[in-house]
This record gives sequence, structure tokens and C-alpha cells, in this order.
Amino acid sequence: MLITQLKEWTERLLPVALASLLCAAAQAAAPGITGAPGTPAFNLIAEPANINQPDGNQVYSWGYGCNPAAPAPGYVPAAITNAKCPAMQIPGPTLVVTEGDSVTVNLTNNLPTAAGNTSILFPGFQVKSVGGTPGLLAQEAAPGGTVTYTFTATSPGTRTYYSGTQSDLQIEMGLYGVIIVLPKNVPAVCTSGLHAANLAAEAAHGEKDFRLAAAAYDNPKTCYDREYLFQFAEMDPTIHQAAFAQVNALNGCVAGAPGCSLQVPTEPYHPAYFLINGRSMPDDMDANYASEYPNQPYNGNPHLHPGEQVLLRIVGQGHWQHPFHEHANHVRILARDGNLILSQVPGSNPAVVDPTDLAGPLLFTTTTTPGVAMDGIFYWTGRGLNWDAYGHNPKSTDPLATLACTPDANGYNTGFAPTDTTYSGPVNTAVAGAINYYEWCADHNKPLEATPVGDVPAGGPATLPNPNILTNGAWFSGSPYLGPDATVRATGPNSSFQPANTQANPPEERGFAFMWHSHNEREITTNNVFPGGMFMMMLVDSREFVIDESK
Ligand SMILES: [Cu+2]
Repeated sequence: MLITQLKEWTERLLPVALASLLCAAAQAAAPGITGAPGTPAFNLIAEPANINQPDGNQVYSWGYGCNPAAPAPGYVPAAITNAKCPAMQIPGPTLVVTEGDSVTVNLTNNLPTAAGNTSILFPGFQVKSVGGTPGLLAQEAAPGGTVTYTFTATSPGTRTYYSGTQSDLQIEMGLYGVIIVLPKNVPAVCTSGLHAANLAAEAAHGEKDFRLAAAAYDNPKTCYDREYLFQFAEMDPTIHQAAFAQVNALNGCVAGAPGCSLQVPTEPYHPAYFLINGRSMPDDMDANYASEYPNQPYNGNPHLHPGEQVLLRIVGQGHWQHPFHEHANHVRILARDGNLILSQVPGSNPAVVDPTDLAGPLLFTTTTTPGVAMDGIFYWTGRGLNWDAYGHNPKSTDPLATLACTPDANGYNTGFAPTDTTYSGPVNTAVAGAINYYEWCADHNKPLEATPVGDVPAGGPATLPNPNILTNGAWFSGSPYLGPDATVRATGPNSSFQPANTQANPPEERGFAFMWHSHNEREITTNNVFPGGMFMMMLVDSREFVIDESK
């Protein structure tokens, strides 16, 4: 079967199915390292190590990591408690600072001597350097040496950092990462109204807050309720093998001596690995800091609840563009490289921007470009499905199937009054704690089927699919509903179809899975085998499922 056919099949099935290969449900967030408030200092080291790919290959690579000779960094978000920073990781440690901070980065070059100098560029900042030796684009650290970069984090946003030395080889080998600058002044609207209600809804089900901040920028249109960071890059293993062979052949050579340098061709370029945060699918859906990937600590496995504004920090780190498709909605771009995209006040000349009017595009695929970072907002509500995604049924005798839905000014069940267009009223904690918080009320009480099999006590109301449809793998959640009692519906007495091992272990994940993947279909392969590469599952979870980004 052609990849396109397989992909089409997969895409059609998945919106009502769940990737139960995610048995140990692993969530994502945007974990990183921090330093002293106001004056964070990061002690990074550039080192070689092997990274793991799902075809079983270990790929010799270079990456930034935390210098083991320096004090350990701080870790964020605090709710992730198993964080670590090895001496080499791909991508490099995500540096998390606050607007206005004086940032110091000490880089030590622990690459093989024949690899020569290395450096870091921080595009978007005015960088001063101390120590090291002059290079083409930046002050460089010689083999065994150190260079110090200092700069002020002048404005919020997501930006890339990467090697400024022999970039065609060093970035390919893995020397890249991200710096996130959090806003100094989070707008009040981001911690009240709808965003306070979304937070109350999480708390009502025992969820922690895994955000780095409540807003991406000092702008009330950039509030968010959840966040993920995805770095896209590709690797040509031929280049890595050549580098490894030459490093071994030149082992022991003296820096600067004739012949003590790598001559690795980086063209022609034939990448075989297509990475999200240094991992290929399905490895990207394992947990952050999973022990199987000691040098690839960051994952790609977004989860969200209906109505949550999800900040996506999307960064291109390789040689190529990657058209990444976030199924289930478009992504509203807020900013590029830390620059909010704002409208011009009509008629103003010279141009004056209007900070209340974000003008970023609504993207079907977030086409990453090498070196470019985008911040965007994604959300899913179920609006316009024309069926009740929560399985409410007016004829039901089950109280959970007959919950109320009271529309707010936008038509959702949030607990705010229909007249409260700015959501300035107090949070209605009873509604925020309901399973159908943020339900789209226009489709309330429209069960998927005119004659559903039954209510929860009877094992319905879903009719489960023919098992033959699923012979290719365990990809069904057991219920096309977001709760209540999605798992009970799937395992009740009328549920004749109960394929073995398709249910995740308790607590069962109940939700809709959507594939997020490169729309360049060759890139959803690993070493030419589908599925793999730039591919992950996004899960819209029932409120019954606790999204825990720490595991
Ligand atoms: Cu797609």
C-alpha cells in the first residue's frame, strides 16, 4: 500500500480513535533550564554523543548540554520533577529567562579536537563576548576552551540559538536549541475571566499548571492555558558517519596542526531522519526525560482539553522547510522570532501599529523555515460538529448523559453569562468542574446516532466499529465521546467489541486523537519506513483524563 493511501486511511480513522500505543500516556509541555532571577547564567558545553532512532540506529552527533563541572541549573516548569540536563543533548537545553534579564552563557568546547572551534549565535539579541577567539560570525571557543556571551533579554518570545561556526556541519550534527523569554508584565486578563475558568477546570480534576507563564507576550491577546515547544530538524546519516570516521582517524591530533581538521562534505544532502525535538515518531511520544533517550530529553506529545488556548512554539532548526500540519484546527500565528505581528492603524503615515489587533496569519501548515521561530495559538472546541461530542442524550435515564449546557456569549458552556462578552464576571466553579465544561451548546443533546445503542448503564450510546477495521493495529479508544464515562461506555455489557490490549491502563485516556505531521510525506518516515519521522499524535482529552505533563 502506498504511503499516501496508508496516510489517508490513518487520517480518516484517527479523529475518532486513540493511539493506544501511548499506554504510558506521556505528555509534553516546554521544559527547560533557568538561572538566578534577573541575572541567569548558563554553563553549556558542546560534546559528542550518540542519539537513538526508532530503526535501532545510534547516530553519532554533537549537541549542547549542561557543563557537568558547573553547578546544576534550575528547571522549569516546577511541576515536572524528574528534569535533568546531560552534557550533550539534542536539541540543546531550552534556556528560559524573563524579559529584562542580563543573560550570561559560558560555552565550553568539548568537541573532538579535529572538529575545531565552535560557538553560539543568539539571533535577535545584542551579544557581547568575552574570551575565545574571533570567528566569522561570533567569538568562538577553541578545542578545550571557553567563550562567554552576555546579552539583555530585551523582549519576550521564542527564538532559536545555534552554532555560528561551520554551520553547515555543526548544525547538521545537532548544535542548536531554543531560548524562551517570558514577558515581564503578564496582562491581568490572562489570569482572570475565561483563563481563570480554564485553570479552575484543570484544578477541579487534579491537574497541575505546566505553563512557563500565563502569556507569551506583554499583550492581552497572547494569553494561553497550555504550551508546547517543537523543534524541527533533519539529519543525513552519511554526514554523521563521515564525521565519526574522520574524528577517529584524527584522534590525538593537535589543535591547529596541519591536517587536524575535518573535511566532511555536507552536499549532496540526503536526510533519512526527520526529527521533532531530536526524536522520530514514535519515540517523540515517549515522556520528557525518558531514560531510553539519555541525549534526547524533550518529547512531542501534545494534549489538551476543549477550549484551552494552547501556545505552540514552533522552530525550524535544520536545512529544510517542513510544512507541519496540526490536524483539528488552524494555528493563529502571534509572532515570528519574538516579533508580535500587529496591524497598522489605518491611514497612519508613518505607520503606527495597533497593539490590540494581532495580524498574524491563520496557518493550515506551520511551515517551519530554518532559523525561524513562530509562536502561535491552537485550540479545539468541537464547535460545528453537529453532534454532541459528550454523548448527551435527552432520552437518557443516566444523569451523566443529561448534564446542562448554558451558552456564554460565544455559545460555550463556561459558566459565564451570555451577556458577559468580556468574561469579567467571577468564575463559576461548578460549571468549570463539570465534564462538559466548554461544550459547544448548539450541538447539545444531539447524539451521534439517531438511535444510539444505549446509555452508560447499557454500554452505549456508541456503536463500536467492526473489529476487522482495526486489524492493522490498536488504534481505538473504545468510545467516540469525550465523556462522561467514556471508558465505561466502551467496556459495558453492550460493548461486544473489546479488542485485547487496546485500552490504556488505568487511568484510561479518553479522547480524540489527531495526527500532527509533516505534509511532506517523505518526512513521516524513519530511514524510508512509514510511519516515523515528523509525526506525533495530538490528543483532545475528556476532562475525566488528568493531563500530567510530568510523565
Ligand atoms: Cu495532515
